[in-house]
Amino acid sequence: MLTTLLWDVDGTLAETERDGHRLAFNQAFADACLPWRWDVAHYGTLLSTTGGRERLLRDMATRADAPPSLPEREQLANELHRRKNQAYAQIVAQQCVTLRPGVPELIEEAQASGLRQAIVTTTSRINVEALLRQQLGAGWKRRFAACICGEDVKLKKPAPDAYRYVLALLGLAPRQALALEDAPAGVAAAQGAGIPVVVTRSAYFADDPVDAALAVGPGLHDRQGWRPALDVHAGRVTLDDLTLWHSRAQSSTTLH
Ligand code: XBP
Repeated sequence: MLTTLLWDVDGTLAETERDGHRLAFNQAFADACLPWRWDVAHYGTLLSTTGGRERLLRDMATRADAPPSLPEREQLANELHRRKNQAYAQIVAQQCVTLRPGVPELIEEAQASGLRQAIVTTTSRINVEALLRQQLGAGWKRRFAACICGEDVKLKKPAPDAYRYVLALLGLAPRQALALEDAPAGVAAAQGAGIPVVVTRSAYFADDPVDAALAVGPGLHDRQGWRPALDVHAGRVTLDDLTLWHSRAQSSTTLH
């Protein structure tokens, strides 16, 4: 039986990457007087590395003008990541990044029906807090039974650590939960912990294979375009839809 919804953040709760984190990284480069800029396409390739600091190190490894030694690069990555997170908080405060349509409604519906909800991301806590305080108000934490972030785990997604941690923390069996994700790394992380997953496609992962998911669709705001198809073609995806998909997980049915 479904008792708990587990929300990924970047790409799932909100489209944070292209016009949030990416712009914030570019702001950090500019503030540090570095000529580096990440365009939309290049950032898309870097997104296969989870973790902003890890992403910086990956990019530096390909740049002739990056510091030559690993300790120097790590120091620079730490500094740029700190600046990036400050810039991200400013972008979020200006309401340039908002919850995806259908997300606030499902959070409300789940809360009203007594379902538990938790955040499971490997993004830095400071970024999650900035976004959710802005979008859900000062009392946002009360809506979630747990908020697992990058600092809580040794290995970021696609490792299952964040999902295993939330299961242990909330005393949940994997099949009591349902993860909402947008990216292959997140799907792999949830699956690695034995948790069924529903995928809402995001801008950067619009076509990536996510065959292990229970259902895949364009977003919670729209009942059209889902695999498996939803019966009524008007309105948003509801808790009843998620519950139905989740019940199929008991028999291990996926999109295959
Ligand atoms: C999202 C990420 C993060 C964000 C940037 O992962 O990979 O790195 O892009 O946030 P998840 P940080 O799917 O776990 O939400 O700079 O704080 O890492």
